[in-house]
Amino acid sequence: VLRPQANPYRTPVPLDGLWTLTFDDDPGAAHLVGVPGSWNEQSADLRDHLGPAVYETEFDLPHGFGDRAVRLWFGSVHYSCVVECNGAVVGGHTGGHLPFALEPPALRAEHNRLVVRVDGRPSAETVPPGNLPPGVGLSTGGHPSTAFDFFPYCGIHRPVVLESVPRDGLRAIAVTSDHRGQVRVDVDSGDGDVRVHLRGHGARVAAIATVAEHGTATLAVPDPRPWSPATPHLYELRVELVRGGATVDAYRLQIGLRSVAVDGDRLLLNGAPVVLRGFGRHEDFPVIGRATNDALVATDHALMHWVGANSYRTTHYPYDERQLDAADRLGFLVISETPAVGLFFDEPGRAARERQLDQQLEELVARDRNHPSVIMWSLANEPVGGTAEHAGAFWARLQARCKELDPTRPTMVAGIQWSGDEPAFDHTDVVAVNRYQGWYTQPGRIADGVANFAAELDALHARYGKPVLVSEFGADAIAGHHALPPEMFSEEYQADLVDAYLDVCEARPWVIAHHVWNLCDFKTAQGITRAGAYNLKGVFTRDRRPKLAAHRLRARWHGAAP
Ligand code: BDP
Repeated sequence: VLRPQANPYRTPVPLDGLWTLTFDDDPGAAHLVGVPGSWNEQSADLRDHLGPAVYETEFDLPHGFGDRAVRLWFGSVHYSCVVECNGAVVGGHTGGHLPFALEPPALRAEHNRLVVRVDGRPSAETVPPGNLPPGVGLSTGGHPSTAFDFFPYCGIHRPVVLESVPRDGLRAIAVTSDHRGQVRVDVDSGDGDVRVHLRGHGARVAAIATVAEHGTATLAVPDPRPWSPATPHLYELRVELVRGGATVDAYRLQIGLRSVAVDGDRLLLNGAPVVLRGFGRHEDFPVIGRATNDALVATDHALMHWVGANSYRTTHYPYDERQLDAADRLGFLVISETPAVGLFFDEPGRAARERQLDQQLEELVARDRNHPSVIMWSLANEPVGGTAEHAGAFWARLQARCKELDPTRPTMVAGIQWSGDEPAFDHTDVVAVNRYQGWYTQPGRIADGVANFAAELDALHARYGKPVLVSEFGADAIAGHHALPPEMFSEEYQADLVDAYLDVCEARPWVIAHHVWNLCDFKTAQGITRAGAYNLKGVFTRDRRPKLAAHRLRARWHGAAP
């Protein structure tokens, strides 16, 4: 699914705005809601409602759309939806956070009625899951019932675009490149020739390939300027589809020349060892919920720069592509994660969840593969349950599938805090761990917790012989709450714990990532461990004010090696 783009061959028209929302259990009550946005934040009556719900709007067909292919593109609808246009079902999609496009037949010039039926209720068959029977999988024990620690926001979370595109035009473009300047461009489209032009930093090269449904062009960039955090050089790649001597479609991408590899104990970027300093994050903000906007994307990347981070993981789902655009331009190293948080390998619903994750991985790789900032795939966060044999076989298969889709990037699965025995670690390229000693275990005792953490890291490294990625560690802190000596929930305790963990990580050259949990405080379900229905492990508050830990990180990370 090529993301909408305005150019001389393609015309995207946003359908964002105020839509009407009704719920199946109260069809008489219509709510006005902003799209994109989570409906849960937009009215007090809507907070805990997870659907089914019906969105409605109307649109006219813009000038010139009549004789071209028209598609409806959705950036993300959470969780599943069926789309109807003028009373007929056009299609649907299952799984949030990933885009899909549909082709509505027979549109009218005016007053086309668009209906999107959305169900956001998590179940044993959804990824991520929720509303599980007692004793099955993970449960936060909160309300609404989820198997993950963030609010289960629902709705049309990303832009909706009506787009006119050429018939039989470009369908998919996959770019593979390295820091030596080799570029391979795989194109799916209607038959014709593709011309590929690359330019930037003094270079100008082109190649032609014949396409019969699929074609491949290769380029060699002279005097290549590699993409890296210190020098996020981008090149413009333009793909043109030519038929009978005339250009019928075109698409433009910003690409980077860079290589990633795991070599022994180290992660290499462009052949040199690199350490990832940064955060787990959430797409979470007052009023818009799980939606985002350009200002928030820019702000969060500016905050990460301010503390001296060079990296983040898209915990716990694929982020809006504008986040990756920002990361490409600013030089952040991103681990792109599937929506598989709270995954468990017991019944009920196991086969349905496994199928769903297969689909999500495929859609994720197709969407994110052209971003130089994306350097690793995270297949899941903290899977649990089942037998070690079943889980091992599942990860072996998913790892193989991921390598088939993209052999150029390493993989990880974030292991859960209580267990060093993660069956995925035998298969993924690195060992990734979320650890909370000094918080959930050894509470109030940072020194004991950190000693325990260090011993565990050493044992994992000895056992697997792979680089270790510390994908989460942290402590809740109530902004403005202070304690001497430091106590849990004070800003001092959070800052001291983060510092102590970083001392352990930095002393071990095979620890390739130091990712603090979390960049910002975020909304959760209500429960006894989440005061105010917030996870307060942010080093910034939910409205982006720094806590003491943010200042400590800035002191520590600024000036560190790029
Ligand atoms: C980790 C989870 C993360 C939670 C965090 C916490 O991966 O989603 O928010 O714990 O408890 O285990 O703060």
